[in-house]
Amino acid sequence: MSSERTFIMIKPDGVQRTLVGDIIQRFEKKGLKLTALKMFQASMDLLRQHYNDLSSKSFFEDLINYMSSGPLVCMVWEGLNAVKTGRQMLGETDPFNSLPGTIRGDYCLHIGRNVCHGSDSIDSAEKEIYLWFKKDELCLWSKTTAQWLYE
Ligand code: DAT
Ligand code: MG
Repeated sequence: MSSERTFIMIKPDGVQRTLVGDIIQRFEKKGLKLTALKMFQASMDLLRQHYNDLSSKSFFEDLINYMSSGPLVCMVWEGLNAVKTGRQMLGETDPFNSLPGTIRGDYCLHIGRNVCHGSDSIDSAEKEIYLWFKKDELCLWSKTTAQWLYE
């Protein structure tokens, strides 16, 4: 059984548009294991660190303003191929290119309001998890249904 982890974060539009329950339910139903969860109003400094790779982009300041405009719901989900699975469940960066059945394909229209973040690699997932969570905020637990999710 894999212990790959990914960082998933519902953005302020997802919270305002009452999509929190649905998004969590999609990950739960998929079979991934929730190992951390918190609602959080992030500082601009933290968001600038999170999106550091995009700091030279023209949309960077708009992105930081949007992400700091309300609370976020931060999560860690664990399981087989968690990172790529999370990205598949999100869809593409631009909702227009996201298929129906994905989170961005089902719930949004504009690239600047795409409701949910997901780590894009195992390395960035580990960095993001420890940027947003303290070690003791991660729960180590065994899912009793693991034998029905993994051969
Ligand atoms: P993703 O969130 O799919 O990993 P990313 O890391 O390239 O995409 O960009 C982070 C966020 O920045 C993205 O979710 C929305 C915003 N963004 C990306 N490209 C953009 C663009 N061309 N115009 C406006 N916002 C953009
Ligand atoms: Mg990204």
